[in-house]
Amino acid sequence: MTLDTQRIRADFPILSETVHGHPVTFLDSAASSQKPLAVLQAMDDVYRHRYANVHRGVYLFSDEATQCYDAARAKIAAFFGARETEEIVFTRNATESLNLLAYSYARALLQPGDEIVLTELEHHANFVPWLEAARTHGLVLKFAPLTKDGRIDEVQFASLLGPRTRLVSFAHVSNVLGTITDPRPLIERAHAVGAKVILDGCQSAPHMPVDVQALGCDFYVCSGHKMLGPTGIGVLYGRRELLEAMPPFMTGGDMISHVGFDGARWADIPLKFEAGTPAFVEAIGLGAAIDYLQALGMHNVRAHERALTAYALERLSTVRGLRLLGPLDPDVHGGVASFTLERIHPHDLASLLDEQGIAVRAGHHCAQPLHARLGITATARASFYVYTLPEEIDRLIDGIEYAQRVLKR
Ligand code: 7TS
Repeated sequence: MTLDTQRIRADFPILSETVHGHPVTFLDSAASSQKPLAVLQAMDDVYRHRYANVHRGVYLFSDEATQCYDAARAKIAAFFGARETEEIVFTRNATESLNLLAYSYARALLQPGDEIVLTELEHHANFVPWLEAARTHGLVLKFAPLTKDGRIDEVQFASLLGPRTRLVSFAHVSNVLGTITDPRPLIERAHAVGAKVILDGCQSAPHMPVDVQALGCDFYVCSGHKMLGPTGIGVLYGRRELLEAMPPFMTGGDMISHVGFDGARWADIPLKFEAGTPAFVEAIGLGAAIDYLQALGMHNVRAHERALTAYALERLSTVRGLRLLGPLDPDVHGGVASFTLERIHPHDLASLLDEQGIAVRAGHHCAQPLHARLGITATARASFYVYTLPEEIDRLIDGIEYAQRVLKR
């Protein structure tokens, strides 16, 4: 293991809690991660010592809060390799970032008949906003199919691109299959037909190095709460010229440069997209999360999760009646392991695991179209992060075998 997991765990107060009398075994970080003390303290510090609304007045608290907020944005821009800090827009979460794009880019800048290419493995957040934009604006959606082992089929993907393709949007890492897609060849093909590319980075930003310029995507979205940060803060990265061409998504205070009785002019990016008092304390918390991740090193984070995933896939594959989903090669499989069990519903399994203090997610994981393609309605999913121990995977295996004994009696 490349991370000192025991030392890391000491930074996460919640990991010393017990659940139903057992030490907590938290295997649901793909849904939301736990928070280190550094993040809790960064937010506490603002509320205790320098809290006032940002971009207001010349008094000290507001000035300090604004400086911390701006510093958090700069940190996030550097973390993702953006060319400019202004290319980072704060939203509530990835869902809001994608809705912003579906309203402000797709509805405002695309014409009826224009095409958007998605894939079959998308989370509902990268599905429903496009379904709605297509329905209300006459856009055409196409879905790239998957290979048998759950990768985006590059040949089929390329065959869907054409002169009317304006946007392509797909998950960098699947939240169900774990599939890590190398986005570069897909982005190159999309750019070759003049389309812009959105990368849903919800499951990549927390887990591996990401450089938006090296990847070449036009937009990148993620959620702070999955990467050790607080809830209520998300990120939209967009190339400057694209963000500048887009109209605002929401209007009101903070996003204007001038308002008169006959109209308003918008502020420059990124504020044009940040109407109202922003979640600046949460943004500062996310900045602290990024400091924490950078101190660990994103290459080390990925190496740690690769090793855990390899171990989990190997151990799970020995369980009788268990079917693993997604690629079996840990080099292209992020830190999630989804599976079905013969004759046991994932919800029953998850309840029995909970009795032993083990938290996994069961259901469709907001990817119903993917489950429909796979011919199943639900899966169980264990997911890992910087604080996950191999022993927790052992506990999961014991828990599954216990559930099999109880439910088959
Ligand atoms: N895209 C992907 C790939 C995701 O995994 C998620 C959340 C989202 C978008 C939406 O993120 P949000 O923060 O806006 O809700 N995924 C999950 C999950 O797998 N279990 O719970 C949430």
